[in-house]
Order: sequence, then structure tokens, then C-alpha cells
Amino acid sequence: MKALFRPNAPSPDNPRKSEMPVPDGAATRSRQVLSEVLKVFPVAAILGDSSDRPEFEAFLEWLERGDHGRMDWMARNPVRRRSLKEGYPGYRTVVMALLPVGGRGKPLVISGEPVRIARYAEGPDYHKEFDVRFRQVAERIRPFLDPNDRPAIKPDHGALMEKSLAMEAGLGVIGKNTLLINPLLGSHFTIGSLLLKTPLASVSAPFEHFSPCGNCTICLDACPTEAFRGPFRLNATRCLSYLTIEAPGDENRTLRQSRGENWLFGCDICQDVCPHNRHRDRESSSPARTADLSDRVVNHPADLIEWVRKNPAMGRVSSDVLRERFLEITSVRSGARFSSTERGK
Ligand code: B12
Ligand code: SF4
Ligand code: SF4
Repeated sequence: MKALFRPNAPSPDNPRKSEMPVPDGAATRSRQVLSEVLKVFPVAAILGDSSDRPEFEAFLEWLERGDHGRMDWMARNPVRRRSLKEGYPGYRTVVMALLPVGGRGKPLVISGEPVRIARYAEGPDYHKEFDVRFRQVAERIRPFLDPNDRPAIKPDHGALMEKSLAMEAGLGVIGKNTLLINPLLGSHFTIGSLLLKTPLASVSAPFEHFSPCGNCTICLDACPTEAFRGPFRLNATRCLSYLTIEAPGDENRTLRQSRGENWLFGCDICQDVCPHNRHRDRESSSPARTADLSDRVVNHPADLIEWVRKNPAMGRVSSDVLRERFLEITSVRSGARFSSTERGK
């Protein structure tokens, strides 16, 4: 594989930082903007005009291998992910923020069976959370922006290589599990971006020289479906997050059934095992004690719909899909066989 990762520090040899001229006073304006952003988000940074993503080539190779599977939206016009100016012409600055995920990682108990749900999917939908907070930010920073600026909110969607941008903004470094790791937060957070037309100077967070992995390979070894081709390379079509959320249909059903453990929605294993997440509780891997889980007991698969309603982040898959997956988990565990008619009930 080609050397794709260049050190993050700005230097004459490293053109990652601003290539286009930033007007006088932009640095002061940037700091003022960031201080407003930090009133709304716990961790944030500002990335002035960034250059081409150094990881773009790895992204193209990923698409060529077909590792995106049925996520056609990832393959659509890939070049727009190469740089901000190609994805969002006219936008010059990205305000990047991290939101720690609140989920407790405890299993949900359905008809006495513990099943697991990715932490990020518990509680409020993070897309909405970013939307609300970035709207507040946009109001606060309006006095510092050019009059014609129309900030665009992009949490998780849009043509942004978010981890790569956040890494350049000094918010953390990508680990071998392909996730961004921040030395204080670990990796259980989501990333959101606010795009500005106003050119601002970068104000980075201080974590660009952090080196998270060394010789460690715990996450690669722990993945139950062997989804990693190697460090930093994930075959999404084997990842339980893909198999339970993005493509819960028949594709790779056997893999999900045989190695999917009891993951109902998403998967957190390659994060939960990471030493940088040690500060989080490890209850996801401990046996379920029903007494501790009174708010997590669902008495019948059909009641799952009600539970999901209270956890809107899980609304991305239909209740039928969730019920189907639940039956898949329990049938494998008990060795029972469900006919397709029974599964459809
Ligand atoms: C597609 C996608 C998925 C796919 C593919 C995942 C993947 N790793 O690409 C699937 C459905 C499997 C998925 C799963 C999950 N996802 Co997702 N996903 C995305 C999405 C939309 C695009 C990611 C992407 O560009 N992939 C393309 C591939 C090629 O990139 P990559 O695997 O990251 O590989 C890069 C690095 O390895 C790097 N690289 C290569 N060599 C080297 C060498 C060195 C030294 C370094 C440092 C880097 C490096 O270059 C590659 C190209 O960028 C982003 C949001 C966004 N717009 O960015 C969220 C995002 C990455 N997902 C997120 C989350 C939370 C998850 C899950 C944890 C959810 C869950 N609990 O179930 C899992 C984690 C699985 C995993 N280990 O990645 C968060 C990650 C937060 C974080 N801390 O990093 C994001 C940023 C969403 C968000 N806005 O918060 N996801
Ligand atoms: S999220 Fe789970 S299935 Fe996906 S790569 Fe990580 S450990 Fe493997
Ligand atoms: S488990 Fe180890 S190799 Fe994997 S991301 Fe964490 S530190 Fe890096």
C-alpha cells in the first residue's frame, strides 16, 4: 500500500494547512469565533481552507475493492470528497466539533434475552443534536462572519471526509480501527461540521501529534467478523454496523447470523476494547442483570417499536428489520430454526 498518511503539522513540506490567502484580522476573528463555538460544544476547532485530503487515495482504493458494499452514496461522484472546494465550492472554513456519545453500553433485554445496541444510537439522534447546536453557533458567530455568509450544517452527511478533516484540525488521530481517537475522550463521540464562506485562519486543537496505537492490534483481533483487512483498512461489508444498519437485507446474512453475537443495531467492540476508551464503563461486555436494567426491558419483540420510538437514533432501520434481527439472534443462540413465514410475523 502506498504511503498515504502525511504528518499533520504545518510545514513547508506539508501543504495540508491553508493554501489560499486569509485576510488580515482573520486570526483574531477565528479565535473569537472559536470562543463562541466552545460555549455550545465541549470540544471544537477551526479549519481554514484545507488542501486535498491526504487519505483520499485510500478512499478511492476502498471503493475499488468494493469495500463500501451497497453504500452507493459513498461511491457517487467520489471526487467531491477530495477537498472542501470540490465538495462545497464557495465554502472556505470548517468549524469542527465533537459530541461525546451518551450511551451506557448496557444491553437491552427483550423477552429475557440481552441484545446489544451501539452506544451512539441511544438517546437523542446526534444529527438533530448537531443541528440544534450548530444553529445556536451560527447565531452567536454571525457578527464575525461576512454579510453574505450562509453557514451550512453537515453532521455525518455530505461530501466530507470527517475523520480526516478532524485529524487535520488537531481534534485527534485516526487509530487502526479507522476511528478518530482523542486522547481525552477516547473514540466514543460523533463528529459534526459547520461550513462557512468566511475565510478564517485555522485554530487547531492540540492533539495532532498524538500517536494512539503503537504496536497495539487489540481492535483488529477483537472484531468478531474479521472485518479489518489490516490496520486502517475496513471492509465495511463484513462490519456489523453495516450488516445491521446499512444493509440489513439478505447480504452476508450467514456472517451476521454466525458471528454477529447479540448485536441488534451497530457494534462497538473495536472501540470498547481500545485502551483509549478504558475510562468508559465496560458493562457492555458484562452479563445482563435484569434488576439494573428496568428501563431496558422489553417484554415482547413487538414492544421494540415503542422502545425505538424513545431512541430516535435507531429510527434508521424499520421495526421489522429490528424484529427480524432479534429473531435471528435468538434463533442462533437457541439453535432454533425459524421459517421465513415465522420470521416475517
Ligand atoms: C461509511 C461510514 C461507515 C461505514 C464504513 C466505516 C469506515 N471505517 O469507513 C460503516 C457502516 C461500516 C460504519 C461503521 C461505523 N461508524 Co461510520 N461512518 C461512515 C462515514 C459516512 C464515511 C467514512 C468513510 O469515509 N469511509 C471510507 C473509508 C475508506 O475510510 P476509513 O475506513 O475511515 O479509512 C481511512 C483511514 O483508515 C485513513 N488511513 C489509511 N491509512 C492510514 C494510515 C494512518 C497512519 C492514518 C492515521 C490513517 C490512515 O484513510 C482512509 C480513508 O480516509 C463517516 C462520516 C463521514 N462523512 O466521514 C461515518 C463515521 C466514520 N462513523 C462513525 C461511527 C460512530 C461509526 C461506528 C462506531 C457506529 C457503530 N457503533 O456501529 C461504526 C465503526 C466501525 C469502524 N470501525 O469504522 C463516526 C466516527 C467517529 C469517530 N470517533 O471516528 C463517523 C465520523 C460519523 C460521525 N459524523 O460521527 N461507518
Ligand atoms: S464495529 Fe464491530 S464488526 Fe465493525 S469493525 Fe468494529 S468490531 Fe468489527
Ligand atoms: S485498540 Fe489499539 S490498535 Fe486499535 S485503535 Fe485502540 S490503540 Fe489503536
